[in-house]
Amino acid sequence: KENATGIGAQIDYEVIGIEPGAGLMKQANNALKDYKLTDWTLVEGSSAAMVAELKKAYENKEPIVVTGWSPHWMFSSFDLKYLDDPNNTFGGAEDINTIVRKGLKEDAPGAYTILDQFFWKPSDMEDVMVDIANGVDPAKAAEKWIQTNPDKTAKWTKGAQEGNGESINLVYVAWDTEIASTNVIGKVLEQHGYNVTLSQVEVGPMFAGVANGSADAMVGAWLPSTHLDYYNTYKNDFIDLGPNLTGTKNGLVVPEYMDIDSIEDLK
Ligand code: PBE
Repeated sequence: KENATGIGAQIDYEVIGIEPGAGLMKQANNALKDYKLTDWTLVEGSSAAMVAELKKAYENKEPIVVTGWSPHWMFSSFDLKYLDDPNNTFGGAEDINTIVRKGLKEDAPGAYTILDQFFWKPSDMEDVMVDIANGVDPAKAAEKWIQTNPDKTAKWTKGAQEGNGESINLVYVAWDTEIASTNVIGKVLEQHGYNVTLSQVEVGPMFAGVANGSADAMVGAWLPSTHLDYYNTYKNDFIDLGPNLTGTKNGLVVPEYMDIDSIEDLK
């Protein structure tokens, strides 16, 4: 094992984080406490900036520790590993749920049915994420996925009434996972007669928007742990339609070439 002071000193005892409101950031802060990494700081930034830092370090074979999650295209672009988390600070595999505003079922029954039936696999989501990471416009990447997976989308739209141009406002945060899912379900709704708007917001306003009815739906609620606080704050004011994907993961991620395996090795 590389001695841990070695790694910390080489990277200024910094874990490269993402948007401050992300559940992953809260978990990463807890990890610094749980593993007594008192010298370390979690750097706030954005998902895009985190990936840029990772890419730069990776190309130079330099050490780096980032907050990461799956599904994510970065695991197919770079050889990476999650650091073991023996304290389970990051929790286990989670679901991503679809949440809609009260009254949507009455106002736009077809959209409600489609959102309710929306369900795909991590590998499906990754296909879309990889295209977007390669520079394809998110809306185009969504269209392409829909065209190549008619059997899957047919299950989502089964029995759904066509829309009559009703507006559907989907809120999402600019996490790579949610950019992919929101664009795909948005396109499917559009193809079924709805006038869809995608609104990029922060995580708090995403939950608040669906709860107060200013937004119609979101497809990026990570549960039971990542978004638990947000979920509990608003749960009486929205309708949880359950998972649209199962089997996510959160944690600290490093390049494969680093000679550490566990969060404990950062000490
Ligand atoms: N994430 C991706 C989000 C949920 C989706 C893991 C960065 C978060 O931590 O809140």
